[in-house]
Amino acid sequence: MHAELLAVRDQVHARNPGEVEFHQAVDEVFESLGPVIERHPEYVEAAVLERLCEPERQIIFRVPWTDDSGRVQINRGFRVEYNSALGPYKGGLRFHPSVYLGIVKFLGFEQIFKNALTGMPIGGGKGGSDFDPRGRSKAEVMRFCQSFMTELYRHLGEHTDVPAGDIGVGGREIGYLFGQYKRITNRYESGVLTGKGLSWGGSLVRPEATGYGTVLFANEMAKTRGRSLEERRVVVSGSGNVAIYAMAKAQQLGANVVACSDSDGFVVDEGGIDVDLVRQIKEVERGRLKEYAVRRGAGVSYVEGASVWDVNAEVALPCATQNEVGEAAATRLVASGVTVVAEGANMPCTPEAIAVFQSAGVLFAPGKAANAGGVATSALEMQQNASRDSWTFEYTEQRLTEIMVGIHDRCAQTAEEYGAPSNYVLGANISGFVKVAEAMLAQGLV
Ligand code: NDP
Ligand code: 2IT
Repeated sequence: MHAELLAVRDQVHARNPGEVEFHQAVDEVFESLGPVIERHPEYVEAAVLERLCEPERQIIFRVPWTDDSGRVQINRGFRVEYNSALGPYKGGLRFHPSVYLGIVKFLGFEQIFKNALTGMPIGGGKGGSDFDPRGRSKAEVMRFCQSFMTELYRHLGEHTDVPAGDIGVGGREIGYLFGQYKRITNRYESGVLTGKGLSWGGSLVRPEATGYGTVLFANEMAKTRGRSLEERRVVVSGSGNVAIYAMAKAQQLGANVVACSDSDGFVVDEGGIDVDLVRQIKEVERGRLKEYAVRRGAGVSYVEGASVWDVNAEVALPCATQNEVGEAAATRLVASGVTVVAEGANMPCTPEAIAVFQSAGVLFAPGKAANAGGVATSALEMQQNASRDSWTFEYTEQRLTEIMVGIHDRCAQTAEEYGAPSNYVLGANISGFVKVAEAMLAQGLV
């Protein structure tokens, strides 16, 4: 790593002890930036790197609520308003027991560059809670969301900070959060949250956008080698929002999607995953993926407690969570013939896994580029809200496709310009960073 970057990196690690995922996200971006700060000494002079790593504002709050048996529960809520150089803070909320400040900061840091890559006017932020929705009733989830928003509302606004969903937060939770925001503020401020329901300000294609976008990005990468996803064997991790619509789009493009997973295990269905059934079990019934094998019957296997990356794949789409693909899984995937890997999740591949893919010549797309379709479509939802309009599915999907092709081309061109063709990690980091850095320079020392 460049000496200037190394010094800032060491300072960031020392000032944020124990936040290992945040350190990992910073290191991964800094590894790419050496040639940029050689070209732009003004970024160093204006302390752009130090400022980028220090969130503009970090909010940590108590979330008290009562469970169905009348017991008081206390969770911790977070919102990290990371960087507003390009627009209002924008990024999802994650409800998962593993959430702590280090996770929210890694996600918020990634979000800055991802949002810059979309070309839309949105800054970076992220939030969430260590609340575990698993096994909770609808009424409990509603009371939790209402309590969470009762504190957070004062920091939000359509021009200030605009949350959306992430792990454990989907349309249902956004509904409860929006209802409470409206009640407290007495404002129908549609643009304060995205991922809303269609009849009350939501956008068509937003539910599908992250998964669709990831697959469109993977397909663009394949095209650079004269290939596509047609008839390719695809393995997906996760069975949530991103995974479901990644599988659906891969099938639309003619791929054979053979496996997906949840946090308990994975299913292999050589005849092609029945995505509607996965959606029914996981999204509608809020059940476990194990049930998929029971309902599909003979020929479908369910393996509990093991990694879906044991399944052979030509195209791998990690769509579950951070650090789910390590060096051993990457080595196995390469041996099984993988040639395309696109991250639907945020930081699912460890640095060691990425190194394995890159040295084997695998086309590898980092999450901040490949999964940017979700937040980009959130920005399209904000546009529709601002103009009190709603667009058709076809038009919105066309916009999403243009945005993903644009991100792909920008990353590829930047990688080429910096002498590292097909290195999408370098291309994404540099092109996202330069856009934010230029805006920060122009806006002075704030
Ligand atoms: P969901 O909550 O809808 O689904 C998450 C899926 O991942 C579930 O299948 C879940 O399994 C699995 N999973 C979650 N945590 C773990 C874990 N610790 N170990 C193993 N499996 C796990 O979330 P999303 O689909 O929205 O998010 C998935 C990823 O995509 C995240 O990294 C998120 O940050 C990223 N992302 C999401 C976007 C969006 O628009 N929603 C946009 C861009 C990125 P189980 O059902 O067992 O919990
Ligand atoms: O990681 C992400 O980009 C998201 N969870 C979506 C954020 C958004 O504001 O739509």
